[in-house]
Amino acid sequence: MNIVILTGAGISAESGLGTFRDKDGLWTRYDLNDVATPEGFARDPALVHEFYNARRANCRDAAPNSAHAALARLQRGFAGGRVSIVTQNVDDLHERAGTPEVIHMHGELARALCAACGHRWPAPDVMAHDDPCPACAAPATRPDIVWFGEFPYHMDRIAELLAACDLFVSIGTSGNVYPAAGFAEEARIAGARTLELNLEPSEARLPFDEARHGPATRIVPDWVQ
Ligand code: BV8
Repeated sequence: MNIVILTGAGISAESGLGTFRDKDGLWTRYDLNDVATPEGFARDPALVHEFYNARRANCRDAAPNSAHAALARLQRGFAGGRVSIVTQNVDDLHERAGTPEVIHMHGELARALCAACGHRWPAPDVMAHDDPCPACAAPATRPDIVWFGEFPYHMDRIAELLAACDLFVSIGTSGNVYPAAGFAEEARIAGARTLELNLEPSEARLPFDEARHGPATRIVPDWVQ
């Protein structure tokens, strides 16, 4: 049995990392056009680095929660087939919970990217635009994050996983952002059953075959055990 799990900001909410669209979410405090688009970065790279430096610090001070731990146990111990974890999150809480393989489709706070030569390296705690690239020395450092209008990472691999999926589980995501918001439908077309584990019903266009609502730290371990 092939299980594909998609996680969003909601799985990290109880670890203290902000979500985006909840009442006190990140997009209520920052305009996403200023901090999560290439245009915003071109306009004011210092503001974008300030936004991601703050999130990197939050992430460092946060700890994985029981939902991350349950998915790590599932991926390590599932004897009935393959468990793939695709995350929209840029934090490293899945990895720190012991998850062997995580597919970060929106990039990672823990990595820096050279906008000039494409080189990637482990991000320092505090990044600035004119930090020289370790490979080409260009002062063109940016967070290795997929912004709006940019092509998400690992899309070919994700498409393969969805085409062979028997069970698709969406955890802690509002279903607002594409292409991730379309994965449940892709899985359903491939014949998969779909399950939503979320605090409340998401805005996904089509209903899931099953939905369980509540905090991830309760409903995810209940589902995994
Ligand atoms: C793309 C950066 C082409 C990382 C993010 C015009 C021009 C260009 C593109 C578009 C356009 N119009 C539309 C698009 C597509 C666009 C898009 O979808 N826009 C939306 C706003 C309409 N998408 C893109 O641009 C993508 N690229 O389309 O390229 C393409 C097309 C097809 C195929 C390939 C390529 C790029 C999208 C990535 C953008 N980057 N962020 C960062 O800063 O973190 S998106 C941002 O939203 C985050 O990455 C986040 O992961 C993502 C999704 O948000 P959620 O994770 O769902 O978080 P949210 O707050 O919304 O919801 C939290 C949920 O958790 C809620 O449901 C809540 O109830 C629940 N919850 C809360 N607490 C708990 C809980 N659940 C359980 N327990 C709890 N305790």
